[in-house]
Amino acid sequence: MPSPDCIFCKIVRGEIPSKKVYEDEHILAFEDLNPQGPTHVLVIPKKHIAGLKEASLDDAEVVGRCHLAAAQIARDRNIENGYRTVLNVGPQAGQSVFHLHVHLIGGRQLSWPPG
Ligand code: DGP
Repeated sequence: MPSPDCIFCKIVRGEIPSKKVYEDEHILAFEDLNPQGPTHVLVIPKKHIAGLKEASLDDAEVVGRCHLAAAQIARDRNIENGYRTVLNVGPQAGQSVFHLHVHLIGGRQLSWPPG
């Protein structure tokens, strides 16, 4: 179900502008508004899923597609020497937008463990 107040659903509908990186029938990738590295792209399912803990088996394919799109974007940007795909799950992990999104962050040295 589309969520009328969800900002990422609004981006999917074109009601909020975004710098689109990739789009197909199932997913959308766009530049993060507050980039944490030279590459910081968000990959989202077009379908509203609040987050990973709300995803069901029916969502397995689209969650996989989000990750594979992130890998392709990393390939296209020549950052395969090291990048990170991250899902923040829940407020304590820093999730602030409750529409599932994969962060693709790269193009710089990444430390481990993350904060
Ligand atoms: P998280 O904290 O994991 O829920 O990540 C949400 C990300 O979404 C955060 O890095 C900033 C980004 N963001 C929030 N609002 C917008 C927006 O309107 N446009 C874009 N491009 N990114 C947004």
